[in-house]
Amino acid sequence: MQVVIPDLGDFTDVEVIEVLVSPGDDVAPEDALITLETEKAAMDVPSPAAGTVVELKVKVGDLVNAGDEVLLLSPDAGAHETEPSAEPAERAAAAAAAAKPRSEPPQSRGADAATATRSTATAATPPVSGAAAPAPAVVFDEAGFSRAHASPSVRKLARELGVDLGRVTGTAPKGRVTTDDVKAYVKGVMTGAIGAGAALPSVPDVDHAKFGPVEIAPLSRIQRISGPRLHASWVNVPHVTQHDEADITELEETRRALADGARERGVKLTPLAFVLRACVLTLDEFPRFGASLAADGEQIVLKQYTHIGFAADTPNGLVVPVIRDADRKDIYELAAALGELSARARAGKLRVEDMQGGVFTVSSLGGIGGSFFTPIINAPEVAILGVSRSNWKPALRNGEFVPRLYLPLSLSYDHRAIDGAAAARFTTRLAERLGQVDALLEAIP
Ligand code: CAO
Repeated sequence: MQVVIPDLGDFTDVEVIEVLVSPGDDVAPEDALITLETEKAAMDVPSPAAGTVVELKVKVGDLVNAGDEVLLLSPDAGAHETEPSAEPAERAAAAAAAAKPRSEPPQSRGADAATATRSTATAATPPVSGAAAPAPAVVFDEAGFSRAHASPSVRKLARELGVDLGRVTGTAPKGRVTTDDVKAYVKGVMTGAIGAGAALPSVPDVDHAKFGPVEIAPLSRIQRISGPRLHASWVNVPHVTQHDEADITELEETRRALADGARERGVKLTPLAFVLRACVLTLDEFPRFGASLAADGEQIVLKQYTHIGFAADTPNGLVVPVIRDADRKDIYELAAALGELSARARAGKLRVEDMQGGVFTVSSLGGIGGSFFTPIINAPEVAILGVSRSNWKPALRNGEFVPRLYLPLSLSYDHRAIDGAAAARFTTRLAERLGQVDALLEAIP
């Protein structure tokens, strides 16, 4: 049996984006054989009957038109084509009606075939010519459906349930989507476990080995845990990043002058300790930056404590130890806490409670380099400060350019909890405080 491209309405030279069967494959009626993509929709061409694929006549990338040969099918003995008794006009109407986008009411089965087919000409896959009418392909505008790695029967199930395969995570080898995956997805949607995030378009699953040798390495345990949390923050929290620069010329002079004495006390006095002290004082003035949004999204939780987290780069990945009661620690105590917690972080010896309870996070790349960056908020916190490497720049003072040392600051904040003007005030004040090193060195009251 020759299977050909069905009527494509106004479309010509439509691209074959996927060939779903191979010679020797057994197919059931309505199993998808190939997927076509127009500029408006992707559509599957279904099998008109049960049988075995004998020979393919198309390949991915071919441009096809109605009537072009798709493949040769050897029908099963006794197999009959779909809906053999239906009248052609009735079948075309049913096909067109069923292929309508879900938001539209279904066409009546008795509707005029020409009208019904015309009204869905860009989407419906009308009956395959040369065969009796198959059930129509349900069309998703998302090309992800057609690109998903799934067998014809799984595609059929997904079509029946109205599941866009592009959104289903495949658990079989090479990310193939199974029947159970489709069912788990439906269950997830019904129970609310799969929410808005699931509606995000998925990134194409590329077979990199097609382009050259590859090596597969596992993500570290920390990366596997922190990845979904970073992703959740990125997709759930409307981030804005406010950049500023603090003049730390005097701060750096003072820090260098104090560094030897600190080292004798076993403490490495880096700029980060001063940044933490400045953050504590600024948070005291702007408590909202240490708050969290309540789960109902209608209240804000203002915390009466100031535990501050800092991002630490470890051989196993990024961790965020938390300095407890950072507001009760002077510069030396903050530097000592930084040294102690980062040493334990690198040794993989942090306890769960060492990474909990933070109200605000500082992520410093100052020891490495670069200027500004966009830190991801450590939700449910509402703000995070990114610190980059200080650099010398000419500054105009009393009509003359003089060299000054500037520290780049990048404050990402949750725009639901913090207004842009408040964020600009916060970073301005923080920069001001970093410019007044004596106040940062004052004893803790
Ligand atoms: N500008 C210029 N120099 C800086 C600086 C800055 N902003 N911050 C630190 N430095 C200098 C330090 O003074 C130190 O110099 P010396 O070795 O000459 O004394 C050197 O850079 C290294 O500092 P450090 O990294 O040992 O110490 P730190 O207190 O600055 O940072 C820690 C500690 C744990 C935060 C850091 O080691 C780290 O892990 N940083 C990476 C954090 C990270 O990955 N953030 C990204 C998260 S988002 O993916």
